Amino acid sequence: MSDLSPLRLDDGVRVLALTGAGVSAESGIPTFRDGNGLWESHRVEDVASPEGFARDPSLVWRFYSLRREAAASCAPNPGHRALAELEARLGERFLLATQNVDGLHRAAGNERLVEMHGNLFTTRCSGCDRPPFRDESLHFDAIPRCERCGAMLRPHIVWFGETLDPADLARIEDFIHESRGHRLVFLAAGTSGVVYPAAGLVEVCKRAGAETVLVNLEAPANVRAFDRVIEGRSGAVLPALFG
Ligand code: BV8
Ligand code: ZN
Repeated sequence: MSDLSPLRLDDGVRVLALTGAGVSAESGIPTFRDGNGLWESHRVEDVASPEGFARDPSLVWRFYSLRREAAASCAPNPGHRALAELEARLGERFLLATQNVDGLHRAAGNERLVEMHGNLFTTRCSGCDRPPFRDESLHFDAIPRCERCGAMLRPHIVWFGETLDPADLARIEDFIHESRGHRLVFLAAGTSGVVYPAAGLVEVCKRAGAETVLVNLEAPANVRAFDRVIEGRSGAVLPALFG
């Protein structure tokens, strides 16, 4: 078992946390690249890319409706709650960047949150600039259409080959920049370190002088970038880490 000594959270330390699907696994949300991962039953290109949506929007809406339906009955686990308590403790010295789209961090109480890849329960129009809106509806049959312009509605998700929202990236970069002259801890949890630009954040933080900590079930692709690697379940490790 890895060394579980708590993070030193005194002396004005700032924490940038990055989470991936592994943090939601203990809430019953399937991950992407584990044994029975989401990508086992679907080709990424078919269900999580603009080309896939253009080719077969019904398949994409079925894929996201299934995930919307499943996530709606899932609850935050102790790992989510530990991150919400850490935000309550550190306030403006904390920021959570998540790759997860399941909404569980907000449900656990995190507000200083950047949903880098969008949100399962938000829909937007593919044809006009009406603002993205909260949407829990399921679309297994017909493709929803925009009342304003008639174009297809789409999940407000960042697909492969799509750029992340520049405002989201700027918020993360600003937090790192504002940490100069302070002790910064970059904490990644439950992510395979495969998808960029999220997987590149550890290097950005290292260059900014951060201490880098990883909590993961197994060694991810970018494990060498971390100063400290704690192998274990985030639902057990995170509460102990913020002791
Ligand atoms: C972009 C959609 C500009 C939402 C997702 C370099 C720079 C920039 C881009 C690229 C680049 N190289 C390649 C690219 C292109 C691409 C990319 O990164 N491809 C990869 C596959 C090589 N990136 C993009 O397209 C991004 N766009 O950068 O735009 C651009 C455009 C074109 C060309 C160049 C630049 C967009 C990326 C966002 C894509 N959308 N999802 C959805 O449907 O969910 S990414 C998808 O993977 C999910 O969002 C997911 O969150 C994310 C990452 O996966 P993980 O969260 O890490 O989950 P995974 O299952 O992989 O791993 C889980 C881990 O948890 C495992 O390690 C496991 O061991 C661990 N675990 C399991 N249980 C537990 C646990 N750990 C702890 N406790 C447990 N209980
Ligand atoms: Zn429209």
